[in-house]
Amino acid sequence: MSTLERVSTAEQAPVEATRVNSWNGWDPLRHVIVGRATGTVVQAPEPAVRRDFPEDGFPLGTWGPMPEEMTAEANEQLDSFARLLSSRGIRVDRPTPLDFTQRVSTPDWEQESMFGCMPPRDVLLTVGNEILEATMSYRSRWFEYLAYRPVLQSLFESDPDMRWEAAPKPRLTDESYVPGFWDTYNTLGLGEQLDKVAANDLVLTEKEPLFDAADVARFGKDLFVQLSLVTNRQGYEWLRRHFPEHRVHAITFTNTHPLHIDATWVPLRPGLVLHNGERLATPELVKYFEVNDWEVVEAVQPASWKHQMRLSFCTPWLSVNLLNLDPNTLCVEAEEVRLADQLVGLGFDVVPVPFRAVAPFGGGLHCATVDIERDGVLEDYFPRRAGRF
Ligand code: ABU
Repeated sequence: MSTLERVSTAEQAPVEATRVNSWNGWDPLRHVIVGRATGTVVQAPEPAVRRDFPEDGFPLGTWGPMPEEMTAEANEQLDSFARLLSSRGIRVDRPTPLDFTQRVSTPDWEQESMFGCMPPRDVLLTVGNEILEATMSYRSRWFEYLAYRPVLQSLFESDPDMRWEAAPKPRLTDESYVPGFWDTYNTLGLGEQLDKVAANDLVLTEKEPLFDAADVARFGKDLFVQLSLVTNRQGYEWLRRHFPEHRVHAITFTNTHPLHIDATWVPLRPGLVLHNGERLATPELVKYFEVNDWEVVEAVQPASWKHQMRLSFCTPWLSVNLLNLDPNTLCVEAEEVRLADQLVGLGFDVVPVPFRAVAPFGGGLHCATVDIERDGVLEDYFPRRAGRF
């Protein structure tokens, strides 16, 4: 061996073994995926998606790439978040963007555009040593898993215990959607809309299993699946059968536009869940938490988001879309000072992260990430039964 080879070998950082392992949202984080804003598109219309941003250049029926300056600013914040995580010793992987402006098709349909690879949490669900690709329920997001395949392939090659799974790819024919749903739904009063949400009588039919990964909240042995605009009962049922060692619960909240659970019911640490009080949980869900000695804490109101919600289909409740670094440490969007104070009062260390420019790309700090590895094992945090739970 030459001197040069000896030196370079000695200077190499030890290669950490890759291990896919994550059972909940709070155990110490070791390895994570952080999304990218590159190439994100305001989607072309499709049965389940209606984008209407007339003041920002995308009135109903129009579509196209997000403005370049917004993409650049979002990428700066995503890159800086990735560096922050790396500086704390957390390994970070990133997706590989595709040309999301391309027209896509299957034998059943054609769609004028894809979407992006910013909220990886929507697409991938990690449960233990398994990473599951969700069905998704938008045609524009049907092929989004491809942006994560390089990372998944590499994890598969480097972790001999990783389970790489994909839920059945849906057909997404017109029969998967309620015709004219948005025209009717938008004329209903609040009470009627909430009745429909409680019955999960929304845009998706029950033709086939459909779910987004971000509708699943992981609390160890208990998985809570929100029925929503992108997750139907069959999607829940598929998840229930797919995870036979877990208790998998279908739940709803009083949210007229339910889209992912992670700005609604947010696990913080064993025994403590943060609740968005504008989206009430059912009494039976609250009871299940309380009989198991969990505290349900209502989050303070979000700070003002003003122009930062331009072209966004999310709400200011992205404030509670937090990322745990461990059970005592939370990444919180930097302008959410009142929420940070509330969390400090609950005993957390808060890491402020500027992230508002990412919101129009589909989410906050939780949406923008997917756990690959956290310390910890499968635990049962709900030993007592209550009602149907
Ligand atoms: N996945 C993001 C949820 C956004 C919202 O509830 O506003």
